[in-house]
Amino acid sequence: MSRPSAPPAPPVSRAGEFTLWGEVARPSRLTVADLRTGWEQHRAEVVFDCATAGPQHHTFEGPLLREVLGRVRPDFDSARRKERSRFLLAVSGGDGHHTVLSWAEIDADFGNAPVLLATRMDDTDLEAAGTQLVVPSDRCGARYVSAVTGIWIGTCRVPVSV
Ligand SMILES: Nc1nc2c(c(=O)[nH]1)N[C@H]1C(S)=C(S)[C@@H](COP(=O)(O)O)O[C@H]1N2
Ligand SMILES: [Mo]
Repeated sequence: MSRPSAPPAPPVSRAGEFTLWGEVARPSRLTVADLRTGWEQHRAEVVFDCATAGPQHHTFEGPLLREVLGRVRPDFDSARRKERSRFLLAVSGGDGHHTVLSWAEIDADFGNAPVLLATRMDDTDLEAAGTQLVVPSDRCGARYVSAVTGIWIGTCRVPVSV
C-alpha cells in the first residue's frame, strides 16, 4: 500500500531565518526583522501546559500567521472557501520538531485562531533564536514550535477508494 509522502525537509536556513514554501506563487525567506517591520504586530498573553514542565506563562508579540502567508500567495483562489479549506501547513523547527495546522484553523471564515509568528517572547527579541509559532487556542505547548526554519503550505493527496 502506498503512503502519502511527507513534504521534504525545508532548505537549510541561516540562524534566525525561515523558508515559506510549497504550493505557493512566491516562496520566500524571511527573518524575524522582516516579520517585525512588514506586518502589524499583535500581542498574546498565553498559558500552555508542557507534559514535563507544567504550565508555562509567556507574552508574545508578532504578526498573524495568516497575514504573513498571504504574502507568499498560496495556490488557491482566495475568494473560494472550499479551495482554501484543503490546505495544510507544516511548521518545522531547527531541531527536527514539526507540527501541522490546517489553513482553515487560522482562516477568519473558519476557526479564526489568532496564530502568531513571534518576534518577541517576554523580554527577549527572537532575532537570534528565530521565530516561534504561537497558538493561543491550544491548551498544550507542543505546537509552540520554537526556532522555526520552515513553513510548508500545500494540499495532501486525496485517498481514492477502488
Ligand atoms: N523547536 C521546538 N519547539 C518546541 C519543542 C521542541 O521540542 N522543539 N517542544 C514544544 C513543547 S512540548 C513545549 S511544552 C514548548 C515548551 O516551551 P518553553 O520551553 O518555552 O516553555 O515548546 C514547544 N516547542
Ligand atoms: Mo511540552
